[in-house]
Amino acid sequence: MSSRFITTPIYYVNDRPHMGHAYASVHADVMARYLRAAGHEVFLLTGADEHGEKIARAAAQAGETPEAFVARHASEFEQAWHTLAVVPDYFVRTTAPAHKAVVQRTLQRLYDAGEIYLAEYRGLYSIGQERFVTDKELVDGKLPEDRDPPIERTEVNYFFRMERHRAWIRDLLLAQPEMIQPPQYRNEILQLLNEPIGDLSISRPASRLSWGISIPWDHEHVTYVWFDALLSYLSPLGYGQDEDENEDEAQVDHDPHGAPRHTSQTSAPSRRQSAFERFWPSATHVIGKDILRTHTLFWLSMGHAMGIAPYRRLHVSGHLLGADGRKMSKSLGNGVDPLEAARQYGADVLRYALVREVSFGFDGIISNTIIEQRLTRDLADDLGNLTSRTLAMIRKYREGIVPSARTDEVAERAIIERTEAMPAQVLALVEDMRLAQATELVMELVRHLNRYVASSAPWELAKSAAGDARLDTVLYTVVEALRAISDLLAPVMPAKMAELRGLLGLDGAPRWAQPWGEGVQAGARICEGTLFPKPQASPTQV
Ligand code: ME8
Repeated sequence: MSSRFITTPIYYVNDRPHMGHAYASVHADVMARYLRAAGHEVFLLTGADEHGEKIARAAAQAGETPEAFVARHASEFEQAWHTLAVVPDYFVRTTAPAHKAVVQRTLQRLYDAGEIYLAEYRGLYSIGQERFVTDKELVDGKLPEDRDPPIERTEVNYFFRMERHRAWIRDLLLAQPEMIQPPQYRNEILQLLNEPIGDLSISRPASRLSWGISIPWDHEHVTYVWFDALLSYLSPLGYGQDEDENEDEAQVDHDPHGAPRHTSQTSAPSRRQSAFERFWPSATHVIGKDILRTHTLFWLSMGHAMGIAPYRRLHVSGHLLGADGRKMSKSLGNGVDPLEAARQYGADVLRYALVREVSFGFDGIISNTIIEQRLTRDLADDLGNLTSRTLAMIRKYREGIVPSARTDEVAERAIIERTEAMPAQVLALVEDMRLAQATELVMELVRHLNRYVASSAPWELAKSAAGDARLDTVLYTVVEALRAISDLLAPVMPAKMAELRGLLGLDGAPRWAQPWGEGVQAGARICEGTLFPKPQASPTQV
């Protein structure tokens, strides 16, 4: 068993979670569930990015203190993940004392090592993206992703010597082509690295912005929100703490089913491997393309200066677009609310639609119509129908009792072979975050089984005793394949696949790569039910 560390972006909690957030979190959660199913020890991290100008402004607008404002929104995010069946092992908040301590210790170390200096800076600042921007990035006077143009700012800031690390980052990306996926994003960054990237302003004057982590040696400045937020990938692992003081370190232990559970406990000063040592080498960040630069230029140079190994993998998503084909955004009003969609269609259906519809790394549209098409075609017509017709035939022809396979023909052998090969194929795709392809592979098996039922024609076999053995075989083959499908899709649709197992007369947790014949047993009693009710037509759909 190996340890795996997976992170979502640490979201700004200036508003409620939207579909873009759900897209990233569901992908990270699905990957975590697959790896856990395959026997890895997984630590899934998410959290709330709570400092900075954007948050301070939103709190002021809401007439709340920043503390109360972020606490309210952070808990909305936690609740949203619960609703969407995203189960993190730890929810980090950048206002937590343990995180602040990591940020301040890191700053002090880098300052002492000569990686940070004070200078005056004049430039254009985007509040939307919380960073200084260059003229080259502007389209019609503003960043394409921003509503407002950047503002001119001159101030004294502390700077991190980012440019120093440029050649090293370039060499790293050249030497490890698989580190940033899909490859177009690596190419984009390699292109940027051909020219100077400059040093990074990492502080703001406290006189202008007090909502941040104080610079430890100069309380007239607070830490730049990105320098603070990126370190929240490390603080939950107890990074930088001495062995005998790692009180707030997130420990991952296991419940009786082998799933890691987060507990915050005081660890005895021992020689055991720290969470940082255990998990950091496998770090896999899941982000959107809007924060690619911060996760490469900023984060890799910070890590290099700090003397830690670079993360193992950066999975970069494209943007979700609204039904109008434009980037989903609140101001355009072209988004689908994830909690509303989960209420309407069920969390599992939304998870499936997100994962199957928009290939990770590419832009793609999510709308109510698209979610409903996935529900109707893939889930209700293909998987739901296969299940209900098979169970109905077992009731009708075999009194609800699973028969045993009694004949051995090419058609069944092909299904068994294909089903047994699938866990390894699915996992290989999951490792590359190609979840749309992984689910499609399983859905192709579902369609194949529908064709198998049609061509085997159990209703004809049932007409005479001569067809008995063959009928038993067909029925057993489909239910055992459905059992395998429930295991293969459980990470995407945990509740629905548990329901499917129940219909097949199985209890207990799914088992990854269970050999053919060890799942559903002859003699078991099946149940009946509708796995995926079709959506009711509604006049408001877009
Ligand atoms: O950037 N389509 O937080 P954030 C797809 N706090 N994904 C989208 C999306 C869309 N239309 N809109 C947002 C921050 N996302 C920082 C991160 S990490 C140390 C700090 C997703 O709340 C996408 O994953 O703005 C994007 O990277 C993330 O939300 C940004 O979330």
